[in-house]
Amino acid sequence: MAPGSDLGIVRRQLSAARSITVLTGAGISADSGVPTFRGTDGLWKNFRAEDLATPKAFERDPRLVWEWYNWRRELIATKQPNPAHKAIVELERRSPDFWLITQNVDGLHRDAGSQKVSEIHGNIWKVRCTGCGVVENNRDMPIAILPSCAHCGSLLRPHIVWFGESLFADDLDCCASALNRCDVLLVIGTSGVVYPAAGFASVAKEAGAFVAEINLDPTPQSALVDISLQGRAKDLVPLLLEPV
Ligand code: BV8
Ligand code: ZN
Repeated sequence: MAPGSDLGIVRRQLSAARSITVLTGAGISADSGVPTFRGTDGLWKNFRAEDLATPKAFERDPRLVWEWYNWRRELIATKQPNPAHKAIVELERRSPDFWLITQNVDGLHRDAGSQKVSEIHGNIWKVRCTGCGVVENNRDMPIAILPSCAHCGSLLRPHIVWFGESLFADDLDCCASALNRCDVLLVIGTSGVVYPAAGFASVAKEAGAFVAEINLDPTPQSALVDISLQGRAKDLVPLLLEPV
């Protein structure tokens, strides 16, 4: 089917929907210049995210992990939300019931103005104390390595969910509720390989939602969704808001 008619179907589904949920991944920030994880630009000093974003890596070499996060913080600090982030803010404004689930830790959805959002993998601008557990915003650029807690002196870590760590319970509850009540789920810019987020499309589908995917390429979810729109998020997402 020509993309035009697929776009039209998704537009109509969105305009008729009482409840909309959006799930985003690194692909939505790619158009802001933030490297994706599994794309060609996803490496740092030949390390993969899976090598560094783990509790074991942090335990073994907290300096290396903090160096990586400092590199990403400095890179992300120069990036702005793009038209896809802004279109999602507009969708939130228009919808009687809306929730955004993002896997991204770059904070660009909040920068764009999204309020009803779960950052299920955490946020690169937050730190958590490994001793007393306090979570604080920290925009130091760079963060002094190794950073210590002002309250108890213990080592600070990024407030980010690493591989092998479970997601925050309240986020999981919020996601389950949003996925089970939505009439439409939009899945934007995710390769659909990291769980539990990779299972979210089928949760919504089983609950009866219309599911549309926006991605440059086909993904493991493409066979499951109702419509798969291929293209750049910054081009396609704003088109979904045009009048049906
Ligand atoms: C969990 C924070 C329960 C880090 C991230 C063995 C042991 C332990 C666990 C596991 C295991 N085997 C499997 C698991 C589960 C594991 C997992 O899924 N592993 C994968 C690799 C197989 N998951 C977990 O560990 C999760 N926790 O399961 O808890 C548990 C607990 C204990 C033991 C067992 C289970 C925690 C996962 C969270 C990991 N943290 N991020 C950091 O960022 O510093 S994940 C990381 O990947 C990012 O958050 C990222 O968002 C996420 C997903 O990647 P994507 O967003 O999809 O990005 P990607 O680059 O892959 O794809 C980009 C897409 O965009 C592509 O499709 C591309 O085509 C598209 N695109 C590009 N440009 C554009 C575009 N689309 C549109 N427009 C464009 N312009
Ligand atoms: Zn502390």
